[in-house]
Amino acid sequence: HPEQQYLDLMRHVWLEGDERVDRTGIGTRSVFGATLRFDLSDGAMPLVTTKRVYWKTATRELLWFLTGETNIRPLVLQGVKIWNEWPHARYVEQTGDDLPLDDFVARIAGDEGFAAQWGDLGPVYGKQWVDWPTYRPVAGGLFRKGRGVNQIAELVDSLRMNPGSRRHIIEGWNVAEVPEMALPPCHKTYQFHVSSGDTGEMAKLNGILYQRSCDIALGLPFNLWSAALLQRMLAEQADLEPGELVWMGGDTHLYLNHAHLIAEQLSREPRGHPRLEIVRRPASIFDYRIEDFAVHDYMPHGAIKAPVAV
Ligand code: DHF
Ligand code: TMP
Repeated sequence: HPEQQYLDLMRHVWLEGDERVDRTGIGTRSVFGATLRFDLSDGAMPLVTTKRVYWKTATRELLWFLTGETNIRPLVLQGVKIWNEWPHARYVEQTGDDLPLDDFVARIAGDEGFAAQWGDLGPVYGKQWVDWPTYRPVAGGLFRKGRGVNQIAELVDSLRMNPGSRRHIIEGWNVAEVPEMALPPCHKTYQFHVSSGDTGEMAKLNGILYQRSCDIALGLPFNLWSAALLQRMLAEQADLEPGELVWMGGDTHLYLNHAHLIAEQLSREPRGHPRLEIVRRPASIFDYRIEDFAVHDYMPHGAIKAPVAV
């Protein structure tokens, strides 16, 4: 079962990983450099079944990236909580006001001005993906803001017009802007590749995700789903068949306070083969909506709660 790779990685890092103190102070066991491969043909998705993964939440996050948005308010208004801790931490740190997380989130939802001031994560994924800033020299050694680069739109064009290219890349790591981000991008580089396909067969879209830092228990199930989803959307928009997804991790770790999740999950067996159906083909990569996605044959084991390291 393809999910065995995920479970093997979890077991390997937990048993053999190097124990170290990390930025969050929780502590991790970590290996540097890991690879997973998934075949996305016939609708197959790397959706983890040994615990329930909220794929709609991950999908809403991906659609939010594609809007170029970096403020958590649109996520909060959809009930998506996964980014709340970071603006909250910044708020508490900068104001000294110990507002509980739930009250902070309620204010983000209810107060547009407050959200504008405190809900932004800085120039994270959404901004870099669709509006990477450019600067043009003007007279006197000064620079003016140019038109932002929409990497996603350019990628769809390049997949269609120049499939053989070795430059199908989406980059999140804007070196100059990393200091302004609440969290520097983890899933930082995507590369795509069009294989010619046998005669009579449609060409295939393959993808690599390079993730510099990976929380195996909480982040990775979301990251695998989202990478595969993005690849499916791109394939559909470029008239290609989904091929293989290769995931590569840099610092690939388990937090020490996830021991209960790890023990439980490693005692379970993968169940079935979930598939994604895209029920509508929108005119552009930017027009997908949550209703366009249907998952079949997903009968996961129960959810396993675990705290996220902030
Ligand atoms: N920090 C850390 N330490 N790990 C992360 O995975 C992480 N991910 C971020 C931002 N910062 C991070 C963005 N993505 C959850 C999943 C993905 C995610 C953030 C959080 C999470 O808590 N998942 C839980 C609850 C899901 C839900 O509330 O819908 C899970 O059980 O999957
Ligand atoms: P870092 O910036 O110190 O590496 O911390 C980021 C943490 O968040 C790290 O545990 C990896 C995790 N993470 C993921 O695994 N996937 C994600 O998509 C995001 C945003 C974070």
